[in-house]
Amino acid sequence: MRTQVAIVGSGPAGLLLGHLLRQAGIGAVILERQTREHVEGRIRAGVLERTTTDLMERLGLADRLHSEGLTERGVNLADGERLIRIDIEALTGKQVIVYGQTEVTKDLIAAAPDRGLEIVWEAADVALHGVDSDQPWISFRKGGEAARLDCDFIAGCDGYHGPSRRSIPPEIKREFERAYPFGWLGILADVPPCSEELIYSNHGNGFALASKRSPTRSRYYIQVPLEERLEAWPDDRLWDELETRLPEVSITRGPAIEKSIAPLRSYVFEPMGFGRLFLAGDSAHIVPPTGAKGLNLAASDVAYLSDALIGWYRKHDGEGLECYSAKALARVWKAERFSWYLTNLMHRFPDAGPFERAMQVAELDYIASSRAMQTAIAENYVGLPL
Ligand code: RFL
Ligand code: PHB
Repeated sequence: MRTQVAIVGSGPAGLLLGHLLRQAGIGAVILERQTREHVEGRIRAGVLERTTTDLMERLGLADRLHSEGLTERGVNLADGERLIRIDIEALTGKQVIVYGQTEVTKDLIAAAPDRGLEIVWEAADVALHGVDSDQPWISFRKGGEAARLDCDFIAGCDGYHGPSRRSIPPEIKREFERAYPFGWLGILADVPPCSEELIYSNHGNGFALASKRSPTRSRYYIQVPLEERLEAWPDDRLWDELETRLPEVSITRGPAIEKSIAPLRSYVFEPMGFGRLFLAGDSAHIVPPTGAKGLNLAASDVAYLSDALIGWYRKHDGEGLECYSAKALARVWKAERFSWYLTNLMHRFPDAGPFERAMQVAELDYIASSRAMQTAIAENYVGLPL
């Protein structure tokens, strides 16, 4: 099998990249380890920045996003006593859209056959070869049979646990990491959301987030210790805790459709390319979910990468590809900073003393009274320009 760009992974990064390349007439094949059902069933991010919705529009795949997505004009920070509303539309002229990553993924997968984007599901044992040559290739197994995909370039869009990043020689790599001493326990339920706009709350018991997927489907999260077990949180206990941590609103309870715990981590891998291999999305960087940047960073990476690849095929201009890592990382680091900042501001850290807590209170007071601070938060929340 041969293609121009071989993409490892059919998360948002791989799917968006595949579509952007196909739209430009460039051949692309995606190798995905999981089944289609598994990929379409994963519940993850929910908030889309303008850069991400612009890409879906550019692909002509934004109809459902616009009809079913919920436009958010503001976002709230709470501290158990008050609600600080940040008017993101008034401060930036932009909005964000709540539309689940699950739905973005479904839209991109459904459109793939018509656009000539081949996705090989259940591609096992994917291994990258010759990434520092002009003829890289990938070996894998499909239905027990050995297979090979030859290509001009490989895009490593295989998430944090994928093999692509490990093909970059250790002598040139740099890794930056912060693991947080807590995780988020998330619940999805078919009940009306408690608030028109998202609420990030810093409560004495720990962080809580009120989010949603539709007018009838809510998504909530609470901060839990890293070693917490899901079984310790039957639905009733979780709803009780959400009511405690979000006293500003009235919460409707219902059975959980999905419940899971995710650890929080900040991570950056440099460089995001080596030879004919380029990394995009979670394969190169992880942000804690506070601020909803993970999916949006995957989208901005592939906006840069697709432009660079299109430049190479149309004009044989390699400059875009040479600059890709530095260009993508400049935006990645700013999103890392914002996610880290909001995580520190809104969570209760087990080792924090009265001083650290007083700093959080002072910072929230400052935000409540300063248009400049609110603007800085709003402009990061809607996403920095490409
Ligand atoms: P993805 O979505 O992880 O997709 C990577 C794809 O690569 C496949 N893969 C392989 N394929 C072939 N061979 C292999 N050896 C492979 N190894 C892996 C995987 O099966 C998968 O299909 O990465 P991508 O495309 O970079 O997209 C990034 C976003 O998914 C991610 O940043 C966000 O979802 C992060 N994230 C969240 N972000 C938010 O902003 N808000 C959230 O609430 C939120 N919740 C989450 C999350 C990430 C999670 N992960 C990664 C476990 C919840 C979870 C559980
Ligand atoms: C979500 O709705 O899943 C969500 C929203 C905002 C975040 C993280 C997750 O910061």
